[in-house]
Amino acid sequence: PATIRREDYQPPAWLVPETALHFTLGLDRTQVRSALQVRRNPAGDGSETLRLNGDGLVPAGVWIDGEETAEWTIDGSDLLLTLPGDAHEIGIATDIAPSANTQLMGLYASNGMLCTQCEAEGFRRITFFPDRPDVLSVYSVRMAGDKAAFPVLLSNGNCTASGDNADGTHWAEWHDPWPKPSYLFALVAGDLVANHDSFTTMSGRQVDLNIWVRDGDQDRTHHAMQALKDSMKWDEEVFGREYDLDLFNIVAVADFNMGAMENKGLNVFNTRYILADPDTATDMDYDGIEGVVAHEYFHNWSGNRVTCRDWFQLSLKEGFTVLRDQLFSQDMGSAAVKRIEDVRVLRAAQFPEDSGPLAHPIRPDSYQEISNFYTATVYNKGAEVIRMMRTMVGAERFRKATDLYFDRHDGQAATCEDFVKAIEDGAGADLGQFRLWYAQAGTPRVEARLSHADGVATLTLRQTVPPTPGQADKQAMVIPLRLALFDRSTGQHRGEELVILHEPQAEFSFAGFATRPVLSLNRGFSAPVAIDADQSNADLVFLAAHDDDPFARYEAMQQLVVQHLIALVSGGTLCAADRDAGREAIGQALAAVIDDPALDDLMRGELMILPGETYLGEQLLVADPAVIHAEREGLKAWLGAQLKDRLVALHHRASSVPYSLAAAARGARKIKTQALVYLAAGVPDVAAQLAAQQFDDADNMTDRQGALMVLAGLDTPLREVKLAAFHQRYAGNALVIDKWFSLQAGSLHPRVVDHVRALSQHPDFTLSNPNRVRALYMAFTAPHAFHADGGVGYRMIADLILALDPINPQTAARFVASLGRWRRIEPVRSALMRAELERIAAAPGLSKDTFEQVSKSLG
Ligand code: B3K
Ligand code: ZN
Repeated sequence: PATIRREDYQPPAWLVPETALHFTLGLDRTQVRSALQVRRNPAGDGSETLRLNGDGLVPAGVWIDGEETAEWTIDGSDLLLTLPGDAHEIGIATDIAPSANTQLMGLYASNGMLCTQCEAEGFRRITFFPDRPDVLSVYSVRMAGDKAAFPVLLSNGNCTASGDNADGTHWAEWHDPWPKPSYLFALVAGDLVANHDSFTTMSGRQVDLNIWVRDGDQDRTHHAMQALKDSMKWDEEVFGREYDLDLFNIVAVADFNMGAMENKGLNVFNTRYILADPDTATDMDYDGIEGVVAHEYFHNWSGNRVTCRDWFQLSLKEGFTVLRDQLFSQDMGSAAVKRIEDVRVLRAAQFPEDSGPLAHPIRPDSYQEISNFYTATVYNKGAEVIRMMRTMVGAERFRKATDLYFDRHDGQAATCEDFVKAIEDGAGADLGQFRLWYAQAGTPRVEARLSHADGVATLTLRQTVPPTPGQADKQAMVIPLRLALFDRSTGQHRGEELVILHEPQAEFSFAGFATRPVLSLNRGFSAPVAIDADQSNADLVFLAAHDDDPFARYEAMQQLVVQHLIALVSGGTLCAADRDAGREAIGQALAAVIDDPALDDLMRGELMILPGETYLGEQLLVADPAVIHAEREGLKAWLGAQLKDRLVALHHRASSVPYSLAAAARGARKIKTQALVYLAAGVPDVAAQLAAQQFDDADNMTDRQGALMVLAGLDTPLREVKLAAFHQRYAGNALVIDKWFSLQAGSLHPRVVDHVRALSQHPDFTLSNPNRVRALYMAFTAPHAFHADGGVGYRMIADLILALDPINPQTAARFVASLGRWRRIEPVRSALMRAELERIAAAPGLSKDTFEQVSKSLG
């Protein structure tokens, strides 16, 4: 496959100011007739050739200025026309087969409805078009179809006319006044019902809001609707952004490749991010819905009104929109807990990506298949990079700068450089060297050493940026670090400072410390870097108990455990006494967390979470996943046994809090299951009884799922009983059955590999639904089972990739990264992982998506 390069960007030769589309809808066959007003681009290369991208399309007819023509050629899958003048009308007819579209890109069928997914390059599977984000067009859509099969007909913008035909069909016309790139086009036709509501914007316009779902699901849309209204209000207040149409539609679809899609005025969502009620959705599901609804809504400005010039600029809209949704969620709930969760996601998903064969800058330089670049790096690291700018200039100046950005680039297809320039101009900052964050991949490492002499504390910072594929040598980055120095005796610090490291190495001095202070660095995770501060257990215990920055407190707790476990797994120099001393320190810190009356339970729950196995593995050049798993479980078991009474009491206290969505009740549910997790490791019989009780008593999914998660990992007869009860209770509810698959595939049970093999043959399992595939196999790529002895886990994932690739390459390619970690794994497993990658690479007819990921992983 061809490699597309950022540096090769050329403006389009032709523009398409207006597009009219006419659909005759059918599940098996849909006819598409387009009329494109094309204009020669004065900024283009003057070429007479109009290139219209296609993917799997055959033109059934082509017209130039109303005359049918045979003067067209096909180049690869694109349609080429030679046009003499500067302005023409092009007509094209195509026939497509939605029900045969298993890739779920373009127009496809899901449970008898028709819907679209066009980002990034799906529109070219519907009709021939310059399918690139810098060609903005005003769309008019007319669709007609069987009224019984498709009573609801939706597209972008406003419905301008509709009517019935005598033959049982009906039709609707939609017009979107805002010029948009083809990736934001959407069409939905199906038997849907809506939860209707409305929102009055800051200038007093009333916007009709609809969330469309299948009949029976209406009652599960209220949380999503509230999130939508909260987002609309928040974006007005915090970013000054008002909605710009009189109608906002959301449609929930059961078969969807990702979370949701921000099509102008017609967002399409995975049902997973819309449907919720206490009986079927966990607290985490509720938060996920709030975050994704906000994210897609916020794209209306960061993505739609200002879009991307080309796909290399993806982080322009995604990084910024992730930051916006993170700030929103911080404001809606606990800011501290949200920040910790976002960092945990970054470390679990993005850090490994940045240190592996698929590492790329947040603004990539090349790709083969753009779908492979919807990554944690572009999204989550992209958000961190913009968050750093905000930290450096302050929230107020940042707001001025984003106002300037929206103002300056409204209606344009912009670049990341445009964004940074607007922040510079609007906030009055110099971001020259900072731009390296867009160009260099890899997680910078900062070594911090604090010395103390003559009343002065001196902090020496050294940064290194590791080599990544195609980038051997790196320049020093701009790294903003929030820090505080604590007086050990008073437990206080004298105010937080922001130091900015520009050089490979720098020293910062702080006078007036009679005794050596305790360093709290990278507070709030002000920079997305790995810190090596070489702190003593005593310092970490102090910070875990006293730090007033919640993230730093969490971090101290994590670091205490990381240092202990890494010392144990990386060499065995630790004697039994060291192990005991480490455990004691962790045990005391955890006991203090459980006992601290000043902590709210949501935060307590965060502080109780042990660092994950992937994050632990990241600390080592070459990791043995089995040893990491054993040591981490060993620690958990020791803590569970040691703190048994406290944990049982905690579980008991939390169990008495009645269900509500209030923070205190959510916190209680969180620590309840946390307590079970430790008890399951340390005193499994006690845990099994408590979990079964929690399961039976549960009046909500958080408690029920938490209890079942613990039971699924235990060797107890209760396991089968409760799993069967859960399945029976929720038969037919796809989203809950997904949980049933995930709980088993991600469980700590020693026979999980056998369980997953059996589940892949279960009548409820199918490769055609991405949610179901991810439920079973993504959960399974969690370290312990995936790395099972002999490589059976690797083989299962490779078999899955090979089976799924012809059906849904985008989803198949997502599984490659787990095998791609082979260079960082001990030699025996490493060879087995590599062999599976080679087996995939040798398979004939691989998709571009999977080919790119596999070849890069081997390269
Ligand atoms: N922009 C879409 C992602 C599209 C992914 C295409 N492979 C959802 C989002 O980030 O909001
Ligand atoms: Zn997005």
